[in-house]
Amino acid sequence: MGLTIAQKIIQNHLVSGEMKPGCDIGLKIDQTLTQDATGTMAYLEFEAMGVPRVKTEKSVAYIDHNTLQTGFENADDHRFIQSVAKKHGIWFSRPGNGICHQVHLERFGVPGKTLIGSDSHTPTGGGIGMLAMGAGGLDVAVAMGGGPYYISMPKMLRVNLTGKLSPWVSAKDVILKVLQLLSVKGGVGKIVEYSGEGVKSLSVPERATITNMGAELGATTSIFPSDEVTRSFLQAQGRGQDWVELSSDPDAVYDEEVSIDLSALEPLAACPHSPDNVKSLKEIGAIKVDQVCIGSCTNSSYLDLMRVASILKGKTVHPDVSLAIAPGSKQVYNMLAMNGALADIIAAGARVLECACGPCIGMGQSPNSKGISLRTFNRNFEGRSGTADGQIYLVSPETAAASALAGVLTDPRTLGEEAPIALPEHFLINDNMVEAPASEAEMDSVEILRGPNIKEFPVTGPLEETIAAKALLKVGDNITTDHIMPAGAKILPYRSNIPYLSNFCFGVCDKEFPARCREYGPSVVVGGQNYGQGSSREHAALVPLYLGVKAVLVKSFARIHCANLANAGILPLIFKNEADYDKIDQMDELELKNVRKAIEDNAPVIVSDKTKGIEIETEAVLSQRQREMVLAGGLLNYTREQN
Ligand code: MIC
Ligand code: SF4
Repeated sequence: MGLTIAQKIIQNHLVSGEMKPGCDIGLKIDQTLTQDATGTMAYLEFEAMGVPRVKTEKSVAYIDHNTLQTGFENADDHRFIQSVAKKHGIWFSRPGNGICHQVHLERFGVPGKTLIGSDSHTPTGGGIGMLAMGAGGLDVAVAMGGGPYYISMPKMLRVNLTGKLSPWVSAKDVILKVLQLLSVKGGVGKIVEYSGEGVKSLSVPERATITNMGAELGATTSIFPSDEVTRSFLQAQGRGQDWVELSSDPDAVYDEEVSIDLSALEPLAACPHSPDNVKSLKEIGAIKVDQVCIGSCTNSSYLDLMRVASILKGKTVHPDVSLAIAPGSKQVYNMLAMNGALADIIAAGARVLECACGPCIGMGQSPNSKGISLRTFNRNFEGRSGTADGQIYLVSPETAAASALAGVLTDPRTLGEEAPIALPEHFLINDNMVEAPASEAEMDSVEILRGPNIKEFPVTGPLEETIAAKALLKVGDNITTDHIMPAGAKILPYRSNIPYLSNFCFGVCDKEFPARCREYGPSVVVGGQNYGQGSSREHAALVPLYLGVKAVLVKSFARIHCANLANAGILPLIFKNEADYDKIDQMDELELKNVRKAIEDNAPVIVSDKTKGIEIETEAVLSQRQREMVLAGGLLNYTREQN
């Protein structure tokens, strides 16, 4: 039987397990990436493992999230990461060099290799045929130490692309269409593979926009073939030697298939407050726009910004609109500066921001209250922009630029003829903001710079036999990691300071939760479907751990968050019978008896609700290895035990 592209890469990297959907598999990891908001924790964990030098082919530490420096905290974190990178064999991309996923695609990604990154949009690398996955910081630390990365073998979902995009319709509209068809849960437990005639007409940056936002489908990752288009891209990046061809076998078998006719697509937008709340611009109508933000790891490539510049050229941004533009990398920014496109952007009245995540992670540019903001980003969860009642629409760069000029949501197809824009034959290559690690001879003399913002992280002990805990919080469906551990300029600088962060845990849902944890001690969080969707931040597990959360009992979990809970040593439980969710109330007294034994035997975990006098059957969402891990008190204790 033939293999899909992803199955071929998995086969080449398989360390343990069987390639059958649902089986736990261990993969050898060739490359890792971190960003600063999750990186401080990942490197503290790496240090705790006691491995002197990374064992991967390439590990890169990026600074792109917390680049606003309104106090010493972020700058201290940057120095800490810089010194750890230098000492332990990791490449370091300085603040200003760009967003991790964009830079990694340009300068480091290699088709056919495996990559895990402590950021949920790591699948961007699928645009050049990498098997690239988002993971928790601890998983990345283990991979840097040479350990495998474990996932449950995904199913294969084929997206068959036919036709060719019409003028003014872009790659963003393709992935918005996929989200409309499949929803934010549609990719769970699956790898999305793009194939068909339509693939050839898409450039690498366009493919990367599509695989980037596959994260919003909940997919394990998304991947494109590595073909002539990929080869030209790598050659233009001066990395032709990194190219290998990758395609699926003609008789490859997919578990599911959808088809999209690119020629039939029209401009779309994801409406507040979910990336799958997708409508056509026609359906939404000409709403008045307050702000437009262009950038993020989804849409800040050279191609994207050249299209934006050509729309803005010779025009003026509408007086009621604030237009902010952040190029994805120094390479993009520098090229726009050299070819004059930056001048067109500035002349039109845009506010140019540094090459970083910026507004996407709430680091500045929060819209006015009730403000309507069009963004080329990938997430529009409530409150993420920093303005609680902000109304965020996710759109293509073309729609964003056209609307910034008109002051209302505007279909770019009304702009007339589209100027053809091609990728350059040679990108501008200047890696002077990437620092190489110290040589083996010098590494011992590198001193780690640990500012006062770098605090210890919580580690739990072995799982107890009986857990008595109160249901200190009950929440509904689709709780995101932004709900559990919010981002934003006020809190993000404390990503290396769990005690401080704990004051904001679930702040969006219930401000009193941290205080209740301090008052009552051990607790269980109860939730609905798709709990923990969104980001890879393990802070959404470490902070609850610090506050005494012993188990999270929900209807279903998002993949990375579920793994992060297990890594931290918190029990991820699901209801055997979803209707039992309604029987537990917040503040109920719970008891989990013989829980060690249940985990050892892979038996149901019985939660007795003392307040209601009932017993509820639950199941731990853990692989064999994760069961051992939870018994040992999380991945760090487990890894130490193994060594
Ligand atoms: C995000 O987009 O939410 C982030 C910030 O990039 C996160 C990582 C983080 O919380 O640091 C992600 O997507 O994993
Ligand atoms: Fe940065 Fe936004 Fe991309 Fe996350 S989604 S990596 S915050 S640009």
